Amino acid sequence: MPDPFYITTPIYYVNDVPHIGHAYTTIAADVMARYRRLTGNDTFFLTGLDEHGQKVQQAAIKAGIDPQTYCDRVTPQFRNLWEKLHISHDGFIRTTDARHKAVVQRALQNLSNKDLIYRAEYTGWYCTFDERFWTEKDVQNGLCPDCKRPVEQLSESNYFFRMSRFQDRLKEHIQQHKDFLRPETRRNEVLGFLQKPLEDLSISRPKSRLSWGIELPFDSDYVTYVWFDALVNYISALEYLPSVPAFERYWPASIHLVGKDILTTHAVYWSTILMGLELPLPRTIFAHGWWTVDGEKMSKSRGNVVDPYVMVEEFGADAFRYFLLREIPFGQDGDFAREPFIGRINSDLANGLGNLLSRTLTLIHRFSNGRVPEPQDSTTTGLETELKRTAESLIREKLPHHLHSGRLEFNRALESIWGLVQLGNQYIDKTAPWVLAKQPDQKPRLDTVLYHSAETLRCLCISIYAFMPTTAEEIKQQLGLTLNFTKPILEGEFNWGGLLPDTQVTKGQPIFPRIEATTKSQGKNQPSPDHLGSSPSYQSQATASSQMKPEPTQRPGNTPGSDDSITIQEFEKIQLKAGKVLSAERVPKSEKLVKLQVDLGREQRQIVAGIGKKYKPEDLVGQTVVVVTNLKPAKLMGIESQGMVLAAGDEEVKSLATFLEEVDPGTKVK
Ligand code: ME8
Repeated sequence: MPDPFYITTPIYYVNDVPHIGHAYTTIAADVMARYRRLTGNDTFFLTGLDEHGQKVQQAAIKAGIDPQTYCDRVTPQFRNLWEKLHISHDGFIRTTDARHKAVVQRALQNLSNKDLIYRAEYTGWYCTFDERFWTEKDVQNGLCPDCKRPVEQLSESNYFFRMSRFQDRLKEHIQQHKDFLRPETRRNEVLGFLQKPLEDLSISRPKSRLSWGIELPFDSDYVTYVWFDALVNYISALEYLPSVPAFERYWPASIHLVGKDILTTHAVYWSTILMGLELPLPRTIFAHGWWTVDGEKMSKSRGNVVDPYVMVEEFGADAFRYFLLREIPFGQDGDFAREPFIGRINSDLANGLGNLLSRTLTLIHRFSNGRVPEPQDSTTTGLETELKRTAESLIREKLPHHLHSGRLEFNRALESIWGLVQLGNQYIDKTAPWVLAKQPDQKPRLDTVLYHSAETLRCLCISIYAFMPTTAEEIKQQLGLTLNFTKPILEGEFNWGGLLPDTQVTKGQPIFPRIEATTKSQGKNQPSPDHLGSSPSYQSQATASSQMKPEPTQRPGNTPGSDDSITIQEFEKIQLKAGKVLSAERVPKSEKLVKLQVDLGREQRQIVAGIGKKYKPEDLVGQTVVVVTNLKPAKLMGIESQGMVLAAGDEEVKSLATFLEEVDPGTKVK
């Protein structure tokens, strides 16, 4: 029996309505929960709302109602959205639940009994928005280092948790548990943060200043600091939300999924609180990246907040789920824009998956009376072997690899699934069943082709289920499959050949109708390099890296003296130098592009290179590479590139060109 799997999202503040950021984390958690249930894990998926604290109190005052009424009013906005997005949470916690409050008070009492809580006078800079104190050295120009809002000086008596005591243990834990903080960059960030002495954590707020919170069990003049209250939800929920208390069963959590904004509160506050409570730490805290909208930070004042309700209404839940997870590697920041979204719907969903389903079912209706024919083994070819191999490796190797808790490579998983979609469509193109149907002696071959096309769809149906549950159900219905997604998939169903011959298929409506492009957006983007055969109207900007280079011309037999030869003088026009990579970071929204700062001896240049699929930024730093230094500067995805690095490979980068010996930056290459 696989291990229990407990996954959580942050509990969202109710001072605002849900937006794309909240939807993103929750969809990602849902994909993992569905995937783990399908593969047999006893799964508990928790989400909920953070209802205490200053922000909520202020929002209630603004609305002219008491905080509890305010919370009760906002809660359905989240609950209904999760329903519309087909979020399959097992528990929904609200921090105003009486039973949650009791667990918070017990935790505080427990720490106090161990002398891990003390009272002290504290003077510091306070940020109302972030609800936290900052020290003199943190504050820059009177602004909060986190949210950049003005801070105010406060002198207050408060209760403190002895967080500093756990600094060394925490460092050690992070160092010893590779998957504890993910991705790697975030792990390094926290380790960097822990280089400085860790201060104790103020865990109370005087009621005179803030009354909307959980009263401290040992001092009724105070309420609990909202972050202490909120973090405890991950354990309190297990006590009362499952039908029977399930702390022993599910703790420690398998994954706390959070945005990068709240990494420290989870990695440092929560971990040390758990140490104080003598409880095991979660196995993984995964901090994903940040969505901007049309290149800008989302905010009410800018009026650019993406409303997930509108997206679902306009494009459907599954398309929205697909886009958010396909477009951007999960740990990285991304930009949301309508055009790339529509582009993906048309290319990947309508032309890719939708087309494969529709043509397969049409062919089965036309040439096999609407029933899946029996494959004739004697007629199978290399194409069929490739389909089988690709489908089995997708389900058995690629999905488990990419969806491993320490990786969460949703985009890669979807890329692999769409590799099979593409292969399925190519298979039909190449085997041309409509031609086979005209030759009676090709009937056995035709049957084999129809069976393999339908079986490809069955494997796709299983693979997409976690990402696009409604689409998977629809494909299941149309193909007449017996799969039951409410239970773990049976071992045998993972194998090629699970589709029973003679199954009746039913062609339905197109699962993803094409979306017409608006004139304004048309032609803004180039065709996507990884589109799926038919020409999409739009291209995702995140895969626009192909625009950097013209189509490579293949000249295998280029001989000296042929028309294409150049003279040595011509060659010398190209200035090549050794450059040392000083820093590297991914270009947001792009899978391929990496922005490098390169030392060229007398100067430093910024170069945008299409090598991000092959190399991680951290692998590039310190490498000495070959740079074309007299190339006209060009802008790639809006970022200036002042040169080009050389690499071997055609469409795919195989290897960067480097040097056998150490050479100084700026050395001429000839
Ligand atoms: O921080 N891009 O709640 P919150 C990506 N109550 N994700 C985003 C996002 C964006 N632009 N905006 C929000 C809180 N998120 C606390 C949490 S947990 C014990 C307490 C997502 O309503 C992301 O997951 O401000 C981020 O961490 C979370 O919403 C913050 O939600």
